[in-house]
Amino acid sequence: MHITPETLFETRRHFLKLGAGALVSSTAISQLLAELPQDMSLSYTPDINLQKLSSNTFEQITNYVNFYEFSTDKTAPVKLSQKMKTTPWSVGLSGEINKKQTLEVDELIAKFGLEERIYRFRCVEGWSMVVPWIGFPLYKLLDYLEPNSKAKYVKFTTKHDPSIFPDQAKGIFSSINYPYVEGLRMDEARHPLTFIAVGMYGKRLLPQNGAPIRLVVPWKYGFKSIKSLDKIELVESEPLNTWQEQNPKEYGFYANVNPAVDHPRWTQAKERLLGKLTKQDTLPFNGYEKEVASLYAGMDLRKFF
Ligand SMILES: Nc1nc2c(c(=O)[nH]1)N[C@H]1C(S)=C(S)[C@@H](COP(=O)(O)O)O[C@H]1N2
Ligand SMILES: [Mo]
Repeated sequence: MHITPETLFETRRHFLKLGAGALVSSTAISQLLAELPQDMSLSYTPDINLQKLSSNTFEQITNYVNFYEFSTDKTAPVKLSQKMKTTPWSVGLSGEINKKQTLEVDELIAKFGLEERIYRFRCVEGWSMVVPWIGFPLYKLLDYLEPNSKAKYVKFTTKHDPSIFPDQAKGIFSSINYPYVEGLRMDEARHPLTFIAVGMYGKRLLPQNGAPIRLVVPWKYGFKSIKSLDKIELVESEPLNTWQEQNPKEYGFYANVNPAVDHPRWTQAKERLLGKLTKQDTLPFNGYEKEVASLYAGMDLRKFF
């Protein structure tokens, strides 16, 4: 049987409506629903993969991560995040838009549908991977929210909840300032490659990869691809992103993948693809130069790094 996200969502809704009118109380029904294990599989349009990228394995992508809210270690977040509750989960949509609201992840899926995007992913630290993400392009959500003329940037914020994220519970002794914040210029945010992911490999995201909903910007260093989103706000001025706040000499706002501009402490010319022993060349804009270079025409990419 072919179940679309829409039908799944509608079925749940009907179930809830019926429940409210029937003998069973609606609270009993929602308790029941909360206890049911969530269906992890997703229905989506497959990527035609024009670039013929070969994806890293599910095991590789889910066992080597960066998620400081759990730990600065690459593997520790896998175990530390296993009990993370990702349903229900809503995202606040606010700022310079006509349609301010809060939407559940499943409502977003039902509204915008799901497609697959097989993208290169390059961490600023010099490792990379290829991921078959599932989600929807951010412009669909932005169009729906009706930005006003003051909306010049999009600001993204990760959930702040020390009961989920042990590093947030350490307060001033945490490894970075929380909540984690990222930002994009409006034209970057509206670019058709900019993606909101809710899954990979046909299933919902695992907690360690930023469940239940994250940003993916394939031509920028991985730290721009902020995880476990709590808020998306349209704002007038450039948001101060977490890594720029942390170390402005090493991390900027744009963070476009650029083999010609080294990190102050290491070269960015090469990268190690997960699972490979030898390094490969890093591509300008991570291989998406043709699609995105025009966004930065006339900008000094050494200054706006
Ligand atoms: N909230 C949050 N988002 C985050 C991070 C983080 O520590 N916290 N790490 C970033 C970095 S540095 C990278 S490389 C990617 C890693 O994504 P992955 O763990 O799914 O590979 O997530 C980015 N998003
Ligand atoms: Mo990263």
